[in-house]
Amino acid sequence: MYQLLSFRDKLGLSAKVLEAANGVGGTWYWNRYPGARCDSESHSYAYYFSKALIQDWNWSERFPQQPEILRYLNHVADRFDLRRDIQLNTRVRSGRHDQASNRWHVISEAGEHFTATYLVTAVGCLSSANVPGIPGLSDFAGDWYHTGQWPHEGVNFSGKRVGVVGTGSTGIQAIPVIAADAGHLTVFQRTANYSLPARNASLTEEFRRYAKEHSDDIRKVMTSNTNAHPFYITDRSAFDCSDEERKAIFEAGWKKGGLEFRTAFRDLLIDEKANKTAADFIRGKIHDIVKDPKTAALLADIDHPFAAKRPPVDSQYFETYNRDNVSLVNLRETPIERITAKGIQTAAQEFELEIIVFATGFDAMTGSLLKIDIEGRNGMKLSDAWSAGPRNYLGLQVPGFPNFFTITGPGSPSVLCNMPPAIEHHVDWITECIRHMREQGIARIEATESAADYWVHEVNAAASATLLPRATHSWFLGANIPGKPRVFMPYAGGFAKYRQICADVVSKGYEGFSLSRS
Ligand code: NA7
Repeated sequence: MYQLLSFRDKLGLSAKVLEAANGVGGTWYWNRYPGARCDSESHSYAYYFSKALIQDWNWSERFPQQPEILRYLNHVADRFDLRRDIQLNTRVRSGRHDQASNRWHVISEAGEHFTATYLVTAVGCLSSANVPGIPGLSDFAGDWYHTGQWPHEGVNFSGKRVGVVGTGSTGIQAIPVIAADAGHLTVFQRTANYSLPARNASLTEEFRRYAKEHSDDIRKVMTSNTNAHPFYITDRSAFDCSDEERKAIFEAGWKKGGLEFRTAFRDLLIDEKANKTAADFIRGKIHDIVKDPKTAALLADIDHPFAAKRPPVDSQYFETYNRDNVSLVNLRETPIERITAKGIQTAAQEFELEIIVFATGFDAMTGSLLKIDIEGRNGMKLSDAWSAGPRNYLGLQVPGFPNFFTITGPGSPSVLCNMPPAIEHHVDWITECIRHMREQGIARIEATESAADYWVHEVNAAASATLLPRATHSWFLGANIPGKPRVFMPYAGGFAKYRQICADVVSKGYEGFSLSRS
């Protein structure tokens, strides 16, 4: 939506958004599962491009629920009169660059044909639902759902035997809410996860006023730190203090709630020993909260460093295992063998279920892009160009695909950040790039092969300098999708550094891009 507005209002271009859904909102249109809420703080999970917009929207909670975020995005669409250029219910099947006319030809699934000088994707990083190919799903006599494709009319769990597969951010948000309604809830856990308490609460009028009055300062913090959240990571090591002091710092973060816990020490994501201090603290909390020692041990048996996967933020997740109607199954010990007419058959037993919820995540970062048949110069397919993993420059452009831009594409910090600042940054960069092209009479821009080689190297080097690749099963690495190349996809060098690199590229005359007038 911001890209549309920028093209239309800043550059005076005619622009059209093609959207598969029957409404705006993207992630927040599709992810309507119970308990769905934002894990970034509301005052930062918003557009900052318009002062007026900041002033006229009031968030109700620290971590808003999906319906409120969807209302906000609809408000943005109305406020900036965006709907007239958004064509809903239009899933794009293919995009092909025609070299002779230097235009993109885009075809929808219904066969509608569009042409454009520039093609920009804003398909989201976590939008291609991953329904695991477990044998027997079609035999299941009950109902099943994926959290990312949730029915608009909701699901009635009341008194039912429910199974949830997956304990990532989504499962961790949904489980407490489903448990409150279900007759019995069985959670199928493959990988145990750290989770931080949200300590969600209504926002006070005073805080709302503060956030509005200080929006420039807040934006400055978000755009000058590593993760685009409205807080800095402190500059002290976990070993700059005594064990007692460290524990007190973690306690304060745990009490405050949310992702700010990660700001306690600068070395949590780069030093294994420092990370272990946080990991052990959270494991201790799990044992304190969960009364059944066996269940607690299973939940705390976490095989990767803290925050090496995107850490979930929860409301009463671990507490939910103290309910009589909730049980936990260890899929590491007894994997799912198949789905039967009655439920889920693991290596140990058959669990009878009326509803199965797959909180099994997404074919992240590349999934939605590769579902579109994108063809660049000389018939080159994006799926071939990326057969060994995404290869591009700055996460913005792919060699061989002229005038094609990917907002929050793989190779950009995107999912390692609070998303709205990352999105705004990309949109501003693309908008200014096209402004430059038009002012200079440049017809085509394309990342060079050597720039893409350099950037792939940078992305790998940035990840290797952290503990992030240690979570070998994470979607950052594509490891959750069978057969997907194992490549660390987001740029882990930090948002501020990334912004600087992008700015330097521009100041050096779009270094690494080939610009041509013909
Ligand atoms: P995630 O983080 O990818 O979590 C998916 C969960 O589903 C995770 O626990 C997986 O276990 C589990 N999973 C996936 N496939 C299977 C199969 N076949 N069998 C059993 N368990 C499985 O997705 P989310 O939707 O929770 O979160 C995605 C992001 O959205 C999140 O970071 C937020 O920022 C927003 P695994 O770890 O692969 O062993």
